[in-house]
Amino acid sequence: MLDERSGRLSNTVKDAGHFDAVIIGAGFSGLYQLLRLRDHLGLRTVVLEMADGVGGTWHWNRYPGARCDSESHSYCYYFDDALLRDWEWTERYPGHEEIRRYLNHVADRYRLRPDIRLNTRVSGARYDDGRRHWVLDTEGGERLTSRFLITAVGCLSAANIPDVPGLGRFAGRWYHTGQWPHEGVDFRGRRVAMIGTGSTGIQCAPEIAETAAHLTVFQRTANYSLPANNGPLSEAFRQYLREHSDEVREVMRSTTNGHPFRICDRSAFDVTPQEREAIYEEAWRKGGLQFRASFRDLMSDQAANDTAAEFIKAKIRRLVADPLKAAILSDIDHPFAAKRPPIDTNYFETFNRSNVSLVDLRTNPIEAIVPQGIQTREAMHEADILVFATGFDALTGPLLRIGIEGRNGLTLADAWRAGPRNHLGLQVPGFPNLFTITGPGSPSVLCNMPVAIEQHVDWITACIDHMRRNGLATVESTDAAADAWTAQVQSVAEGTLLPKARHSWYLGANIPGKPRVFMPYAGGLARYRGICEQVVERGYEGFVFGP
Ligand code: N01
Repeated sequence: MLDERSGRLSNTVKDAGHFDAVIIGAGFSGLYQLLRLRDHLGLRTVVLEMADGVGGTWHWNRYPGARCDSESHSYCYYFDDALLRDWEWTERYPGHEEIRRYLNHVADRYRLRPDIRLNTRVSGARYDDGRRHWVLDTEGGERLTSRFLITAVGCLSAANIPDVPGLGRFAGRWYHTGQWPHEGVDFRGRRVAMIGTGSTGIQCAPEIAETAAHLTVFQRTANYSLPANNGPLSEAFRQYLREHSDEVREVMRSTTNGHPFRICDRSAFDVTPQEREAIYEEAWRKGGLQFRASFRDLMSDQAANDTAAEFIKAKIRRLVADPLKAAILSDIDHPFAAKRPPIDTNYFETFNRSNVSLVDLRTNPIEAIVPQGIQTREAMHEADILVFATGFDALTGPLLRIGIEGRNGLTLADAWRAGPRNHLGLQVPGFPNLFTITGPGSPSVLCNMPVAIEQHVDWITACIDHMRRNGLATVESTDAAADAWTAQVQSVAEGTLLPKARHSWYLGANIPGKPRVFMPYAGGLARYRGICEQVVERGYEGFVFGP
């Protein structure tokens, strides 16, 4: 654009103001970051959000059955006791509508809306080294400048639509679960083909099967799933929460995964096989991710993990009546929870319905999408509707698609060509005053997200406050700190069973051409929090400030 040279805006670019901080995204992260910077530090702050409402991930994920796998009383902010007291969740796991209602309530309660610009997609962000500020362009032709740029874009917001030949010729309609139409999809009387059996597909399939004429599930990798055992929250439990919110907060802040329960401090081999079976049986009956917390060594010791894996595989074989389907569903090739374990409501039981079939893509891969459905090597599967429950270009995808350019024209895509490299998952060398909330290199997706988000937002806010008090204009990670942290992220992951799922999105393996690097920090939220605090105590070790 002409203005690059003249330093002035061209006629087509509208000056949309200068800010202390621009935040991209109005989900859990963006809303809380706005509140902290605007109301606690008094900074001129704006949130840019591409959607027409607040909610982030939950604005888009409206597919049938979309529900969080963190328990509702833990999937919320804990920074304000009054907010905690006033909001009451209805079910053990919150559905997508209820989470959106909650986030809209937060936006209203703290008068955040005047500082959120909806329908505003950032098309590029460039650091101007001379002026020491970020220059952001929007798709609508606006330009904003800001001293700080904070990405609050979520980890799972860039949809992965596989490049299957022939999709453009499909005669019916197709949808990705992460871009679900707000008006819903009517499956009545339709033949539906659903690709993908991650958390999303596992939530979606039972709901689609209820109304569709026929559902065909295309499974590439068999997956573990635990019963959610969802249901309404009792008044007694609500009362317990009212009286124990400090305790719940403390447990979430001090545990590995930020959930409101502790991992049992016993090995799977401290008990007899009969006792172990009874422990798993009880955890299965209770439902939810707490199953993974039954023993301390499930994520570090293959033999311990095998005991849980075998228990779940045996359950699948018992739940699914057709032995062929049961064999395909239980033929799982990776350790339990090495991919994020879904929790479900009647997923395996759905395969006992006469209107549900299963295709094993390992032995019978998709050859093409044709006008009337999906052609696999062995058969033609006719369909009126295709559902892609095929996940996301996780963690790096949402950041790279913004088009971020740091100092000396270095793009984030170039800086991360070999995989994400940053310090504490917070800052990238060459990108001054850019902070990423729950980006790669932080515990993020291995945790209950709101707990990880509050920790990141509080750290970023304290860092900016430190700069303000000390008259510092810029902050940036050093190369040495980013190298050391990136190496630590890898070595911590290697100490667990997580990288053994070679096809996991934690490793970027679901996106062709993406570097295979374990992206989240696997050391746990409590340890990570301690490291972040120590860095501050040591005078922001690994960060350099400019006047
Ligand atoms: O995505 P996924 P998701 N051909 O990547 C398959 C969170 N989440 O949307 O395993 C055929 O896990 C792919 O196969 P494979 C949660 O963190 C949370 O289900 O790569 N199949 C896999 O089966 C979760 O982990 C909630 O071999 C293809 C599936 O599609 C994350 O989102 C609810 C394919 C994708 O599974 C992502 O879950 C839902 C291809 N070309 C989701 N490409 C909560 O409750 C991919 N697949 C908070």
